[in-house]
Formats: sequence, C-alpha cells, structure tokens
Amino acid sequence: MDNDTIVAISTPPGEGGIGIIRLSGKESLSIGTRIFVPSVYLKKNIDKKEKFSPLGRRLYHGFIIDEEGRKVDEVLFCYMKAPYTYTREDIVEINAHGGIVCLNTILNLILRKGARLAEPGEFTKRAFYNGRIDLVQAESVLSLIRAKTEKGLKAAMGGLQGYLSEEVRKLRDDLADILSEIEVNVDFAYEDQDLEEGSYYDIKKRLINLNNSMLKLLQKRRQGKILQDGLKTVILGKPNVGKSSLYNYFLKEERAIVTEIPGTTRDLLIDYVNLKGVPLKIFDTAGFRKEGDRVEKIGMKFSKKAIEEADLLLFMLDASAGITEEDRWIYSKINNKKEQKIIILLNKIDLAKKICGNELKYIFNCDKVIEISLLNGDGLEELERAINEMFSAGDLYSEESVLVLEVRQGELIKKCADHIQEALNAISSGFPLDIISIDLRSAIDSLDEVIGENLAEDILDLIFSRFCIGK
Ligand SMILES: Nc1nc2c(ncn2[C@@H]2O[C@H](COP(=O)(O)OP(=O)(O)OP(=O)(O)O)[C@@H](O)[C@H]2O)c(=O)[nH]1
Ligand SMILES: [Mg+2]
Repeated sequence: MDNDTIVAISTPPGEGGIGIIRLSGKESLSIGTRIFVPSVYLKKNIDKKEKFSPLGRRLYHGFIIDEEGRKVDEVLFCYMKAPYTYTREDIVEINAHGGIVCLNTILNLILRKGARLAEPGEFTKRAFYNGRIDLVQAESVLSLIRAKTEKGLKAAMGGLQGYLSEEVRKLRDDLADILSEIEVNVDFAYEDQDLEEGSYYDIKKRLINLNNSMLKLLQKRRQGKILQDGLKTVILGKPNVGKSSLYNYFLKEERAIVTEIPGTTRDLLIDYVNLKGVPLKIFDTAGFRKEGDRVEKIGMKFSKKAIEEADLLLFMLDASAGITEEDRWIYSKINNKKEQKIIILLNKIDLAKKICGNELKYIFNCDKVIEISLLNGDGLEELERAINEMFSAGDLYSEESVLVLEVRQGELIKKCADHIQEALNAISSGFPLDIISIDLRSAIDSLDEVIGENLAEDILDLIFSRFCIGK
C-alpha cells in the first residue's frame, strides 16, 4: 500500500455552511501547518515562519494563506495524531466554508505542497490496511453512508461495530477446529484405518449445524438488500388506470404528469420513499397495451425490465372500466415468479363500479386485492398497511436480525455453504478424509475472503472503488 499523504474534500459537492478537507499520512501536519496561520499568531504579530505546533484534537481558529500570502479562507484547523484516528495515520482536518471554489482553492494549495488526491474510499482502505477495521466493517461504512432508513442505518452500524465479522469469524473458527481434527487423523491414520465411526458422526453433526447457521445468515441477504436499496416496487397496469396518481400519492408531490389521456406516462419514473420505515424504491411505468406508438413501445420495454427486477408489483385496474382483455393479458405476464409479491389494486371506486374486489380475487386467484380511490383517498391507508405488514412480518426487521450482507459477502457465504455441503456428501459417500479436508479448506478460504484476509490487492481496489471520494 502507498504510504504517501492523501487529501480530499470529504463533504459532498455543492454549497454548504462548511466543507471539510481531510489529509491523512505522515506529511499531514507539516503540509497543514505550512498553509494555516492561527489567528493568535496574527493578533500577537508572531512571525508566520515561527513553527505552529498544534496540540492533538484541538480546534484552532485561523486562516488558510496561499503562496502569495493572501488569505484564502477563514477556517478551523484540527490535528489528530496517529494511531488513534480513522486511518490510524496522522490526520489533519480543515473546516472551511462550504463553497466549491473555496474548497477547491484550498485543495489545490495542499496538492501543490506535495499531498496526493485520495482515490475513492482510500481513507477507509487505509483504516483496513492498518488493521483498524476488517473488510466487513469497511463495507458497512458504505452501507452506513447509503442507508435510506433508520433500520438500514442500524443494520449498517451493527456491521461497523463488528457483529457480522464476529459471526463470520466464529463460523470460520468452528470450521478450522473440525479441519484440524480431521488433519490430525489424516496424518496419523494408517493406510486402512480411518476415523472411528463415532468421530465421523460427530463431525457430520457439527458440519450440519454450521451449514444451518450459514443458511440463516444467507436468509438475511435479500433483507439486507432491501434495507439498502429499498424494496423495488413497480406500479403497473393498462393506460389511464391511475398509476401516476398513486406514484404522486406515495411521493406526496406532483412528480408524474397525470391526465385523462391514456398513454400519458412514457418514461420510467423512479424515486425513493420511506413508508413508515419500509424503504420503497418506487417505479411508475408506462401503461401496458398491445398496440401503442413508437414512444410508448420504448416506454413499455423499460417497464418490462423494471417488472422483471421488482420485489413487489402493484397491479392496478380501473373499477369503472371493469376487467378487460388487456388486464388479463398483463396479469398473465406478471403472475409467474414465486419470489415476487403482487398486490392487485382496484382504483376509481368512487365511480360506478363494474367489478368489485371480491370478484377480482376470484378471477385472478389472488387474495391480496385492495379497493382504492386516489380521488378521495379510500383504501390508501389499507394499502400502506398491507405493504408494511408484508415486509415487517417475519424476521425482516426483528431486532436481532438487523445485519446487512453486501452482495459480495452473500456470494462468498453461499460458496462456503456449498463447500460444506460437498464435504457432507463426501462423508456420506465414505470418501477418504483428505478429500473432505480439501472441501473444508475451500470453505474456510471463502470466509477469509469475507473478512478480507489473504485477499488480492486488485479485488480490494475494486471493493473500495465503490466508495465516494473523501471517505
Ligand atoms: N374518478 C377517479 N379518477 C381517477 C382516480 N385516480 C386517477 N384518476 C384519473 O384518471 C386519469 C388517469 O390518471 P393517471 O394517474 O394519469 O393514470 P396512469 O395509469 O398513470 O395513465 P398512463 O400514464 O396514461 O398510463 C386522470 O384523469 C386522473 O385524474 C380515482 O381514484 N378516481
Ligand atoms: Mg401515468
């Protein structure tokens, strides 16, 4: 790893009250003190060249001065001495005014003094390399920044505090225990003398237990994804049933255009809402119809993709129109994925109804049908409750299961579970011990990768490149 001194603007771009520039590395203090003059120096007329040696973890008021001696900004300066810092290196943070030009001027000044612009995630990467956090914790930092709800935040915080690492490490140690027991036997066993019957049974039992814990952890993968990315919720139906009206209702603003002209929405609209703690990533789609102009057809293509990837489909019909061929056609297209949940919405019940919810339940063989009116608000609370119940039920949000698995972590744990399963199969088939030990070794390697042990540098680079600059 490079050990040069890095710098970045750590606050988001744009105007803000303050903006923070962060330096990390050996030269942080010397670079920082070369561009900063504390206000007491100016007041007491102390020569700028007299060395300013700040105490650690104190905020000093003063000015950033450029090469020509001009004041660039009025700031607060803080020095944090290694190793008790985010990166475990010397850190200097400058709280400047939050304008982009102002921050860039200071940044450029620091670059001219010899610091290097940090890559995305490089501060966190250093924290990892310097042993302050493991890879699971580092990835939790990312989840923490991206959390969309309080529950997501809590889950990420659990990861950062090391709960997930702890679980993974425990599984790893158990596996290593079993492996060493087997290896002792491989080393000492005579050609024709393998493990005793009882030990075989014991190892098998322990492996089955491990596998179960692993599967439990994996169950949380989808949940974690929902907490992080939001529950992908797609509103669909034929044109003019009221999809965009529902989208606007969720967003509490007139985001999508609503008119009585069928085919109003042509683009896919996407936004996030927090529905009483359930994060929804909500999609408004172009109405589906068999015939449509060129633009509508493109819109429908986007809708199809969104529907493919959805967790929850809100299929909407118009009560005043009754059920049409088009409705049946759309339903036949969506009702084929087990993991997708569907709620059927019968909208416009304020008008004369040609069909009722119970009939729809029967026709579509679906028990989640809700009658609503976006005009007068009927049924909308019931809809919100239904979504909430669907995803608050079970252990999705129970207190002890708030752990988020990153996709990468989930895949590795799945790989580990597969290797354990192979080991179990090998035991059942009476294969020799050294074959079983190979499977177990691979299982352990997968878990090591989760926490970032023995991971190749390029893979680590890839992981940290997903971070934002300045983190
Ligand atoms: N009476 C009544 N009219 C509604 C209701 N919901 C929506 N509308 C009206 O139905 C028309 C179509 O609403 P939209 O929300 O644009 O429907 P859409 O499904 O998005 O339509 P497309 O984008 O064309 O596919 C508008 O004139 C709405 O005001 C309702 O509950 N009752
Ligand atoms: Mg629309």
